[in-house]
Amino acid sequence: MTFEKILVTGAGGQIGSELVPFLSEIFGKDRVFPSDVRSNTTDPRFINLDVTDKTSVELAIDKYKIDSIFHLAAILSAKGEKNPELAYKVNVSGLYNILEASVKNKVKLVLTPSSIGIFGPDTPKENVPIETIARPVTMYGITKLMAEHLGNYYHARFGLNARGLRFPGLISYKSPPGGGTTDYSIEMIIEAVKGRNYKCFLKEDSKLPMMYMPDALDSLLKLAEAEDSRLKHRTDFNVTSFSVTPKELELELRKYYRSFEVTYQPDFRQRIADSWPGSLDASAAVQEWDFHPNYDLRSTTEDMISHLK
Ligand code: NAD
Ligand code: AKB
Repeated sequence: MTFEKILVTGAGGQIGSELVPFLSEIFGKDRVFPSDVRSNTTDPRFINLDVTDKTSVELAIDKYKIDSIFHLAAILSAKGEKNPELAYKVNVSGLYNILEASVKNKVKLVLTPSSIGIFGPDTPKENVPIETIARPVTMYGITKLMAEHLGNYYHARFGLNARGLRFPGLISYKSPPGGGTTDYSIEMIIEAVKGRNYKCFLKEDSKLPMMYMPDALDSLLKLAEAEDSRLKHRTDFNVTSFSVTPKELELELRKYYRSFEVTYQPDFRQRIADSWPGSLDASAAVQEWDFHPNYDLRSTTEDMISHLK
């Protein structure tokens, strides 16, 4: 598949701020259009775009002759529990506007990341397959599950090439995370590198699946470029690299910072973490588009530390 004009929504966020340079390097700067509701950039390509504004979404896709979209604009789990109405508006109405405008303008690809947030307390905890019990208990999870179904609906009904993958917690150092439950992992590494101790908002044994940003970027590109004929799934691929508890991350960091200490004081985010699985089965992504993560806990920590230093 060739992508001529690529729109990235939510481009100022944790993923977008790395996906834009990554795609620009591969496809050329003039083919990638970063957009966000926040404008904190001097990038001349930047489009100020609120995805909840249907008319603006349609105008932007039409004006810039967009043929593919990485739709990253969203409100994450912890922020979404503080403002469920905003999470609903951005995650559901925002996606609806993107899908509608994409059908109208014959956009060739709409790729929307989903999340382990779509699972709930009734989901099995380990090696969770794609199809399983998914009864999320957060507004974030409910909206992300709906987003997967909306993508499938637009594919079945209008032939739109909607795709998506369920990311675990993403670890990265270039931009701060946007208000999620897995953010503790990034915060803990940053504090260790700064020579400070860390107060963790999750319990020490809260195991969650994680992935390092280079693997996340690579998986977005691989799914975007995957042969349609190989896809049995569309919007709900599980992807994961490794699973870790806060205590295991603390111990990994102590290999580099011997006096580093973490205290555990769970807050409202513990309930969210408790409702998510500890590990995922990513075999469909491996079979259907050659998903292949390169980083484990050790190499992620090592690389994060070397860059943060
Ligand atoms: P983020 O919170 O860092 O960034 C989201 C961006 O969306 C922000 O720059 C924000 O300004 C923008 N935004 C918010 N409302 C908007 C609106 N109305 N119009 C346009 N832009 C708006 O999030 P992220 O971590 O980059 O996540 C991107 C996608 O990946 C989301 O769909 C998220 O659910 C998914 N995801 C992320 C993770 C992770 O760990 N980062 C894990 C699983 C899934
Ligand atoms: C969050 O914690 O909300 C995100 C996610 C796993 O979707 N990082």
